[in-house]
Amino acid sequence: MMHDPEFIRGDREEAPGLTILQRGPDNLEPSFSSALGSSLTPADRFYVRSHFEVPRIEAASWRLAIEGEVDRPFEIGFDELREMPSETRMALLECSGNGRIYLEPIQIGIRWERGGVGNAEWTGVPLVALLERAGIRPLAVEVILEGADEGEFKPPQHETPGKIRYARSLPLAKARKEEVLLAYRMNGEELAPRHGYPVRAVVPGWYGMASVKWLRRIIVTDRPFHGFFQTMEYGVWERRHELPTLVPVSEIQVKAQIARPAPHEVVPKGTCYRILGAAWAGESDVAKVEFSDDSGQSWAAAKRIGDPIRYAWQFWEHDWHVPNTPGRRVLMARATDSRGQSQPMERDPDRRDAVISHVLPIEVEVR
Ligand SMILES: Nc1nc2c(c(=O)[nH]1)N[C@H]1C(S)=C(S)[C@@H](COP(=O)(O)O)O[C@H]1N2
Ligand SMILES: [Mo]
Repeated sequence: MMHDPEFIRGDREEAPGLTILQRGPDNLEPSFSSALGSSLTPADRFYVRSHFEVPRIEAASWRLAIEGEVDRPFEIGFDELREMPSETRMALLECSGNGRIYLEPIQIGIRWERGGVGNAEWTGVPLVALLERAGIRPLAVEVILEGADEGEFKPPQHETPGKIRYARSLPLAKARKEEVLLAYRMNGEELAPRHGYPVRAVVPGWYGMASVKWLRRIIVTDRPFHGFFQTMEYGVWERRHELPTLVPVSEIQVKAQIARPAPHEVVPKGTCYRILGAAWAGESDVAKVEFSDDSGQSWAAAKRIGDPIRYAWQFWEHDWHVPNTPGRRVLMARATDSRGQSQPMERDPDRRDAVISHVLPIEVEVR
């Protein structure tokens, strides 16, 4: 039997070095400028995006159910999951609202600057191993991942049927990919409560909303899921035959961000300044990073550092010859992936308040 977890209220975890965007549920953001200290983002410096209070779950009594369009539904406990063959792989998570403060007009929703992204090493069991054990039936098309967190979700513009749990679906094709993990370790340590303890999904190459924390149930379905968190939230307009349709946010779009200098930093005129940043590309690879110091009128190639790792970010650098004229400058970075997709210069309003991948202006002061 599945148990109902208690919820942590009041006893907040400390968040040194993270900006509190919201408390209860906690939404916490590191500065992106601090992100480039190491390729792996330490768990206590990793952004936190939660829609409900953190459910307090004991690993010993935790159960995960696999049900729906399967031949042999079953439940699995923590020890049994850990005995299954595991994999360790690096993957970046980016919240699809990362960069929201740059949107005009102002969007409601958590006000992320550019710190809603982090790169970690995850250890867990491939989701496909559990799906195969359950036996997927021929009519199956999607896999819903359900978290144990729940609550009333009533932003002013929506109505919901009372209490809901966090849940997201994956098309069967993605759910079966070897990279999708049911993770129980982050950077070699057990998951922190706010990052999904004891077990979370990690869906490399997809925006963070797909990586469901505090997993409690996996439901194989014979039809697409249209739940709250892939329509009202985390849904974007797609136009086919001139008919706008809400589709769930999915793959991460190619992006480069500048970590150094930080916005509004003072940069000494006439010097050579090392610009540092990171770039990532969803299910593709970063093929090119460019830098501009004139609001995007001209671009110079930046140098990528080290070998690329699929699903992880890659650092880049550029030696900037800072102009001799003092004043405000708008710096920009732009990445292109191996499929030839570049970051757009303009924001596409069909993306509502999500998937913010257009080129962002970073203002600095040359003095
Ligand atoms: N159960 C559950 N899973 C969840 C969420 C949530 O609120 N509840 N938030 C999602 C979103 S929108 C993001 S961006 C990532 C953030 O993961 P993190 O808090 O570990 O950084 O978790 C996803 N998984
Ligand atoms: Mo997110």
